[in-house]
Amino acid sequence: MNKKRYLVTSALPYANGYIHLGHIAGAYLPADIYVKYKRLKKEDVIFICGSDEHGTAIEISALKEKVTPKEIIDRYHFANEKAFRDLGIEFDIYSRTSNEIHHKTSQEFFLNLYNKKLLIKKSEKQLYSEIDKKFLADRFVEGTCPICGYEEARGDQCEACGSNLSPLELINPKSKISGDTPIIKESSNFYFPLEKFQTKLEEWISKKTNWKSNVKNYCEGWFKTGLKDRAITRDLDWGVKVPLEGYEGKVIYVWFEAPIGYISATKELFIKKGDPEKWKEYWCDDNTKLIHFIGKDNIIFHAIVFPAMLMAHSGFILPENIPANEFLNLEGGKLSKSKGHGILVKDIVQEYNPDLVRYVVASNLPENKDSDLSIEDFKTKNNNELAGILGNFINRTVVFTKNKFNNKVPERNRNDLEILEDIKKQTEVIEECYENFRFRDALNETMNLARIANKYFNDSEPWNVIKTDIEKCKHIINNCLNICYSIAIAIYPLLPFTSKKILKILNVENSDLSWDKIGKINLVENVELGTNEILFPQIENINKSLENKMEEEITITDFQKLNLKIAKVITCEKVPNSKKLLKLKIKIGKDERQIVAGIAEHYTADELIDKSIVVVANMKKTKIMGIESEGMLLAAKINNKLVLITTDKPIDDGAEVS
Ligand code: B3M
Ligand code: ZN
Repeated sequence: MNKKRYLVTSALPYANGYIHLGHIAGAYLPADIYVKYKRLKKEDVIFICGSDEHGTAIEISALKEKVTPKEIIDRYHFANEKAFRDLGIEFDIYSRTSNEIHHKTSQEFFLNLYNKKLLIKKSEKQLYSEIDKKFLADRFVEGTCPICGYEEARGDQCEACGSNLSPLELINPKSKISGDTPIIKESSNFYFPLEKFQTKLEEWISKKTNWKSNVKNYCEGWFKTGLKDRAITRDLDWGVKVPLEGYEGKVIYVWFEAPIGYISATKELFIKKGDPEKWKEYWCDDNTKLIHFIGKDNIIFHAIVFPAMLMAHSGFILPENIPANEFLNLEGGKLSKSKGHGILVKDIVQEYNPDLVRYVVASNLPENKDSDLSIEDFKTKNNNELAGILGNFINRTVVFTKNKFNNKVPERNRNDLEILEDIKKQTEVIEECYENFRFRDALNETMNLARIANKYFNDSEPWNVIKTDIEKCKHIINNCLNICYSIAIAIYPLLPFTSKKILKILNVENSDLSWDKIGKINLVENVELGTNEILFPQIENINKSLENKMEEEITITDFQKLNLKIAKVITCEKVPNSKKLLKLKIKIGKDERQIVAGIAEHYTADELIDKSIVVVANMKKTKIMGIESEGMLLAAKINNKLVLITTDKPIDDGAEVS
C-alpha cells in the first residue's frame, strides 16, 4: 500500500539569540498547528527542527563576549528548546548542527557533488592575517569606507552610508581579532553551479500551482535576474570542515550545510527510535510530502538553493510546499533580534498563558503581508474572544450541569443530531483552511464553532426549558457537553493546553483525540464531570514592562558611560554632495566642537542655529564623508521624521543630562 507521509520542517534558528514572537509567527507556530492538525487526522507526520550552530554571526558573538562559540551555542540551544516547549511547540526532534551526525552527513553530501565533478573551484584574492593565521571573512575586518570615508566600516557593509562592500575594497583594513593589518593572499574555494540548475528549477516551480503567491513571485524575481553560482566553502574555523586534503582551515558555508541539517536530524530521530534506516522513507520516497515552514528572508535557500542541491545529489524528494510567511511587526516596528527589539518567548510565557500567546500570534500571522501585533491584543483577545466566546460556552455548560444535573452527563432522549451535524459541517470549513495553510482563517473558523455553540445554548434556553420539560433540557445539555468535547478537539492545534484543560473538566483526560470524533456523541451518560476551572481569567492591565523587555537591558553603569550634555548650535551648514548631512558647530560650556548629523532632510541649516540640543559628548571622533565629527545629537523618530530633542526651559549649554 502506498502510504502518504508528511515531513514537516521549521527553519533551524541560529543559536546566537533568544527566540522571539517574530520567529514564532514566521516558521514555528504555523508548522506546529499544521502538525497537530495532521496528527488529529491520524496522518503519518514527523516534525523536524534544531539549532543552526555555525556561521560567522556566532563566531563574532563569541569574539565579542570573549567566550568560545561552544558556550554561545549551548546557551541559546537549550534556552530556545525550552522556549518552544513552553509554548507547546512539539518537534519530534530538536537537533543541533554541531552534532557529529550532521557534520558527517554534510561532508558526505559535499563529497557526493565533488565526486560528480559538479563543484567549481575558484581562486580569489582575500585578506589574510599573519598574526591570526587566517583569512579574514567579511565580518572579521574593519576599515575605512571607500565611498563615504567612515573609519569603522565592516568588510561586508558600511553602516554609515549603507554601501555594500567587499573586504578588499576597505581602505586601511584591520583584523577585528587582533588589530593586525592583513595582507592579500590567494585562496581557493568551491562554488555550487546554481546557474546550471535554473531551467530545471523553473520547470519544477512552474508546476507548483498551490504555492503561495509571495513565494512564487519571489522565485520568479530571482529567475529573471538569472541565478549565479554560489561559494559554498569559506575560510573560517567554526563550522563543518571541508573534507578534502589541502583544504584545512576551510569550512562548508553555513547556508549549504544548514538545510542538510533537516536530513541529519531525521537520521538522528530514527537512530534514537532504534530504527536507523527509516529516515530514508521520509527523504527518499515519493509518497512523502516535504513541507518547509520558514520566514520570507529564507525563501531563496529553501525554494531555490536547497532544491538545486537535492537535484544535484539525486535520490532525495523535493519540497512539496514552502508556505513562507512575511514579517510580524510589533507596535509598528520590526521584531528583529538583530535590533534587539522583540518580545522574547522566555519573557512572555512568564506573563501569560501560553495558549493566549499562541492565539494572539496566530490571529496576527503575517500570511500574505507584514502584520502588526499590538500589546493591547493580549488583553482584548483574552477578554473578548477567548474568555467571552470560548471560555463562556464551556463554563456555562459545565456550571449548568453542576447546578441542575449533579455534575453528571444527562441522558439523551430524542433522535435529534442537528446541532452536532452543524458542528461537523463547520469543521469541514476549518479543514479546508488547514489544508491550504490558511491558519488565520482556521482560527477564525474555529472560533465560529464556539459562536455556533453559544447560539445553540441561547436559542435552546435550557434555563427556561428545565421548568417545563426536564427531559428536553437533559438532551440539550447532553448536546452542549458533547459540543464541549468537539471543541476540545477542534481547538487542539491552536490551543493545546486549553484543549487538555477542557478534557479534564469533562473528566475524559485520557481519551484519544481524533478529528473524526468531532460532531459525534463521545461522552458516556451519567458519568460525573471533573472540577470546573475558569479557562481564561480576565486580564485587567497589560504589563507595560513587556515593552521595555523588548530592548536589551542595560545597567546604570552602562548608562553612565554615556556623557550626555546640553549644547548650543552656533553655526550650521549643509555638507556638499550629501542629501542627509549637516555640519554643525556647537558649544558645550567652554568647549567648542564640530559634529556631522544626518538630519538635513528634516531641518534646514538656518532652523538649527541657536537651538539648545542634547548631544553625546564622549563619542569617539570619527570622519563622515571626510569631515571630522566629535559627537552625536539626539533626535526622536516618528513615521520616518526626525525631531530634535531640545529642552523644556532655557538652560545653559554644558549642563549635564542624566
Ligand atoms: N538559521 C536563518 C534564520 O534563522 C537560518 C535558517 C536555517 S534553515 C536551514 O533565519
Ligand atoms: Zn560608507
